Formats: sequence, structure tokens, C-alpha cells
Amino acid sequence: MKQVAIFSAILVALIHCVSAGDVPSQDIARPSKGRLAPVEGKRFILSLTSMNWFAAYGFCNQQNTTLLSLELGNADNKKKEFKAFINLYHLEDHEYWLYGSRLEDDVTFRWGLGGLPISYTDWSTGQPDNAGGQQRCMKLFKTILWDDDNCFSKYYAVCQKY
Ligand SMILES: [Ca+2]
Repeated sequence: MKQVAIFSAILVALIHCVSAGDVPSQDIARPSKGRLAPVEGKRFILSLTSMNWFAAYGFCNQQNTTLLSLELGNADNKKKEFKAFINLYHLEDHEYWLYGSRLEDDVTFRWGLGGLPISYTDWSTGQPDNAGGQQRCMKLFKTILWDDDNCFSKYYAVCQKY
């Protein structure tokens, strides 16, 4: 009887260890099977490679999210959260694609494909400049201000979960 009690105690301790080990200690996705995983928090997912706007759009779509939209610019709490997120993981040295583009009619910038025209704007000084006549997609400068750029240029994807 005593042996059964000891055995049960060991079993309970083992189960406890296994479940404790399953809980991620950090709010970040871990590399799996030797491949680099995206950096993931409660609200955002960042790609670890740069890609064109369409690939970035698909990258977020595959994870049931969308590219980042900052509808309210500086007044947007999301912008503050994003800033804090990239600072936390020291990823503030990248430029990131935004959800917006003017692919639909080549004139009006909209959030998403076929979405609403952007109302509040947070363009960097002198933007959008459509440099070279080929800048239809929106991205963030390192200053977290908006820029228009060639959709086939390569930048990092930032996805928002909600
Ligand atoms: Ca530009």
C-alpha cells in the first residue's frame, strides 16, 4: 500500500512537470524543427524575412490575420502597441508593409483589397510621392510614418490579429 502511494506521488509530480513544460515561458513563438518561426505576440505577428506586398498579404492571410492597418495614425493605440512590440524584440530597424494600397483604381488608397478609402492619414513628410510612378502599396518607414512604395519591393510583413 505504501509503495502504491509513493508511486502515485511520483506520477503526479511527473505529470505536473510535463504540463509546466508545455507552457511557453515567453510571449514569442519558438523556432520549430530548425526553421525560423515568425515573431508572435498577443496582437502581432512579424515575418522574419522580407517579401513583396502580395506575399506579405498572403503571409498574414495564411495565419487568419491581416497586414497592419493604422486607421487612426498617431491617435491609434495600435500604433503605440506596435512600437512597443518591435522595441521589445529589437526589430525596429525594419520597414514593414501596411494593409493599404491604391491597387483598385490606381488613385485612392484603401485599407485591404476593395476596402474603405483611408480617412485619417499619417504620411511621412513628402509622401505619398509615387516615386518612379510605380508606388501603389503602403508601408511604414522606420519612423512608423507612412510611405507609398513599389508593391514588388521587399519589406517585412506585420500582421494584426484583431
Ligand atoms: Ca514613396
